[in-house]
Amino acid sequence: HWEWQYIDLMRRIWSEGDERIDRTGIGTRSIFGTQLRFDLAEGRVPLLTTKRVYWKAAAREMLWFLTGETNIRSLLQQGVTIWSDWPLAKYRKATGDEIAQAEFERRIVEDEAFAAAWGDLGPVYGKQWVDWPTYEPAGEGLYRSGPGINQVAQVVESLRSNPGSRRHIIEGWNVAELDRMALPPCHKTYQFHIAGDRLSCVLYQRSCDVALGLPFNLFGAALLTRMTAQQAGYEPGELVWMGGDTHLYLNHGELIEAQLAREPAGEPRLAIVRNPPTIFDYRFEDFEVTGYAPQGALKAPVAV
Ligand code: UFP
Repeated sequence: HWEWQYIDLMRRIWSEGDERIDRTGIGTRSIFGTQLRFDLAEGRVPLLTTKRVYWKAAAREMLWFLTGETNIRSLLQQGVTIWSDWPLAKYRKATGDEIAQAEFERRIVEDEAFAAAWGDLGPVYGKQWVDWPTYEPAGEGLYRSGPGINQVAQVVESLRSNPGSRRHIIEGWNVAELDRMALPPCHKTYQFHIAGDRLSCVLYQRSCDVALGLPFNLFGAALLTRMTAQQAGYEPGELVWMGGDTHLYLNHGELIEAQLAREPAGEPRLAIVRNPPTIFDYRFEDFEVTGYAPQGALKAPVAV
């Protein structure tokens, strides 16, 4: 079963990883430089069966990236709370107000001005993907903003017109803007590749929380690969995931021990039931997951 790759990675990090204090102060065990490979043919999708993964939130997040939005308001309006921790921490720190998460989220949804002030994550994934900033000379050593670059649209176009290219890349790591982002991109580089009638993707993730982040990131990457393949006119090939600092948080021990005791079972499938005119026209209802009967959810706190 493909999922043993995930379980084996988790076991290896937990038993052999370098133990260290990380940015969050919680501490991790970490292995540097890792790889997982998944076949995406015939609807196969790396959606973990050894615990419930909320793939719907991952799908809504991926669609949100493609809109170019960077404010959590539209995610919260859809009930997706995965990005709330960072703005919430910033708000608490700035105001000294120990507001509860649910109350903070309610205010973001109900109060547009509050959302504008506190709900924006800075120029994270969506902004860089579809509106990478450019600058053009405006005389006398001055520069003004040029038209933003839509990398996603360009990649779909280059896959169609120049399938053999080695430059089909979507890059989130905009060095000049990292300090304005709530979180510098983790899944920072996507590269696509065509062989025969199949389109594959390599995702490079610089930093990976294997217990909480990776299950989401794998589903998201698979979905992006499926949409890209459909738009470029190819069958889905492989998803190759590569990790930089691949870690487990020391306070995730209970989840990890429970998951390591489970065995993968079942073969969920992902169908895209409509072929929209562009990659920006997918709707959540276009995605169908069948055969997903995971073992129970495993909860652990997110390191912020
Ligand atoms: N993280 C992920 N996947 C994501 C995401 C965050 O694994 O999609 F947004 C984790 C990795 C790391 C933390 O544990 O969040 C980011 O911290 P740092 O920027 O210090 O690497």
